[in-house]
Amino acid sequence: MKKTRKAISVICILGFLLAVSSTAGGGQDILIADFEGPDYGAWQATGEAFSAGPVKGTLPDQHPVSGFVGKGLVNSYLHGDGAAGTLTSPEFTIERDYIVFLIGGGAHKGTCLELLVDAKAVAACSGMNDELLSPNSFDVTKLKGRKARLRIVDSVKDNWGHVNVDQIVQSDTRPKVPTRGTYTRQMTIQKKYLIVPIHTGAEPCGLELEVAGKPVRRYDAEIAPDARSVSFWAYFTIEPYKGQPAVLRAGHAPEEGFALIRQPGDIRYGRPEAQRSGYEARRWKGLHAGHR
Ligand SMILES: [Ca+2]
Repeated sequence: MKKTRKAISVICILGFLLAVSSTAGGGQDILIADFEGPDYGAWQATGEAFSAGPVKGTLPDQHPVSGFVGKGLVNSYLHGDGAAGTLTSPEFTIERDYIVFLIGGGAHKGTCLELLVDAKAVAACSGMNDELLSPNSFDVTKLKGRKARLRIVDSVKDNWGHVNVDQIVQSDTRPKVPTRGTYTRQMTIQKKYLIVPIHTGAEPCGLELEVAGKPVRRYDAEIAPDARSVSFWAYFTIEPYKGQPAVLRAGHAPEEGFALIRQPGDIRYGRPEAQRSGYEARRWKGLHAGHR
């Protein structure tokens, strides 16, 4: 009898410790919307920019949309950039530290995802003039327990006047957000080629190669934000400058994509990128456009 009681109390203590550790370590993600259904469910649409339900990827006349999860997403390019509207979620309770989502489309204030508390926008996030959806989040640690809604807004009718959103979850883990900036790299030219990861449809940035203090190549390059979003590798020849010091520079470039630029031993043709043992390389269009 005594032994049994002792065993029960040990189990209770263990149970208590497990409960404490699970709370301290953060809870499971809570899905708010994945836009995989035939319609928006309890989300309310206004205006013309949103169809009756989630879009299956790319709309007519739109650059390829990528980076979303599953088959559906919110894509306000319906009727082109000229349409406007809003899509508002049902009310939910904030239960985690972050609201995490994928967002793409225009970099305007008026093409965004908003967090509404007491019907007021307390946070907003826009795309980066890019059809590739990238992770981002709202820090809601101070709003835990409050009721909130999310509103997807498209109020811009000009160029890049649309927004793409998918996979909204509540999470205790903040996602790594791709950052853009001006990056430079010092190097010595050692190989025949320089290869650059390209994502078709990414926002172009100015890429320049300087050899012995002189600019020798300059391109507008759609540099991929990260390794998973590489559509193909572009290459250009640097062999004439072998042995010389060089500086590679890019303005408003994605940090991770810039870090992927490299001098390969050789380039191979016709290999699908998925094989990973090699890479598909395409000759840069307008190879000599940047010559000075
Ligand atoms: Ca989806």
